[in-house]
Amino acid sequence: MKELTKEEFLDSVRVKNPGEDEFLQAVEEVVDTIWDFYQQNPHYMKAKILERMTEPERVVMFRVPWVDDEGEVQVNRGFRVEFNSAIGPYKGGLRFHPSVTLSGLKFLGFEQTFKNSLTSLPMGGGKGGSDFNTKGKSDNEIMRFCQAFMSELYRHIGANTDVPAGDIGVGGREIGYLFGQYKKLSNEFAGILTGKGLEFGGSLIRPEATGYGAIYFVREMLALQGESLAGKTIALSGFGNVAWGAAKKALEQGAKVVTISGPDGYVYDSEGLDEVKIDFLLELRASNQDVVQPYVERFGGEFFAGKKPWEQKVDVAIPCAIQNELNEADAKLLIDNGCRLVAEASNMGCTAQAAGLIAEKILFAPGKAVNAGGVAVSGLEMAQNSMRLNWSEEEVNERLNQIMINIHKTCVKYGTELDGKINYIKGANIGGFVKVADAMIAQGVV
Ligand code: 2IT
Repeated sequence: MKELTKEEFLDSVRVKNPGEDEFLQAVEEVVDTIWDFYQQNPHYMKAKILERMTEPERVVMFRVPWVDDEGEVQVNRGFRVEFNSAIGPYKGGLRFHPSVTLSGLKFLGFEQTFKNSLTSLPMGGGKGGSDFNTKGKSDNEIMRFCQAFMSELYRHIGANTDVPAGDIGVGGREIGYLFGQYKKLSNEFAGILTGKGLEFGGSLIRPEATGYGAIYFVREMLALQGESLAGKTIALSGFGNVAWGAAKKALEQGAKVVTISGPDGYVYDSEGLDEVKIDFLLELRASNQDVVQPYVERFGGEFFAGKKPWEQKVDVAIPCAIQNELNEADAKLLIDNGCRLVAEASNMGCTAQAAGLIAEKILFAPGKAVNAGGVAVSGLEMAQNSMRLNWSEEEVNERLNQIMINIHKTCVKYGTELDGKINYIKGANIGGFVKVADAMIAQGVV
């Protein structure tokens, strides 16, 4: 057997996935940081684990026709990328956003496999969604779209097969409509989605989990440096579920969140977000308008149209919106302004160049570690559904806290460099890889 070099391997992935820039970006980041480890463990190479892990087990792509409020027929595209089931049923969110493509979902499904492994819970990796734009849609349109989407998806999911959840554009309301349609079509009440309402099998803390988990992770990163979140200023991007949860927990830890952002621009609030302002984020999201400017009309602060929050002077930056939202120029600005830590709460929130620069100069942690709290509590929701029991808020929160502490430990275990610096990208990638790879080897060539 001829042994491939890293570049030869990456070239083979590039040739197989032409034009899939986001997917290739995610694969390159992983391969770059685990290649030495891969070579030092030839049994992985011999079993062609990376060749297998970069190929989804299955991709489902389907037409989603529906009728809008004007009576016009609309056609969207639906997807479910079932990436890897070595350690559990496929698990990962559904994204409804006009930017959704197969490449984007393949990047997210690939990342999800590592992330889910890091949580230590038995979940494989998957991702799905649609190019459906929720902006400006009525509640009825959202319901009809969700029903049309599930009319095909229901054939492919199941409590022990594939368990989707929310992501950008898919929150509690959408999960409710999706669940209702699944139940109607299958005549089965089952834990086939997570992020459900509390009345029908949802878990306490699931809405907060991604943001809470991100702050727990940042707390661990700082603690290792002998520091805490108290008194730190934080720039967040986004105004959805992740930013909301992160703001709540950051406030509780004594930090000051000074920015949020949307497609229209960003808000700088020198006073910091308080509980009332944080709750307002939920109203902004429910309005389906995809703007943050109304924040300054209500609470004051400054609005910067078309700009990103990374130009502000802060101690910590946490991108919470979408992939590649923080580029090299943004990274330079943050570092020049004295920022000390960047943690991705969005999946691949930084471009490869930005992540490289930040990791070299200050502390950086990647999305698959930082934002794993969301899917971790989804895993806890699945556990509760299987037991037909509900845990208390304290119980779920403490499990989440422990999971984030353990993910941080895993990153330190696999990511500590010879000079003592922690390479969180490498730590998360190797830490996520090992369990999946060992399970794949144990299960044979399937
Ligand atoms: O990116 C993510 O980890 C999610 N959107 C959550 C996935 C899940 O299954 O809870």
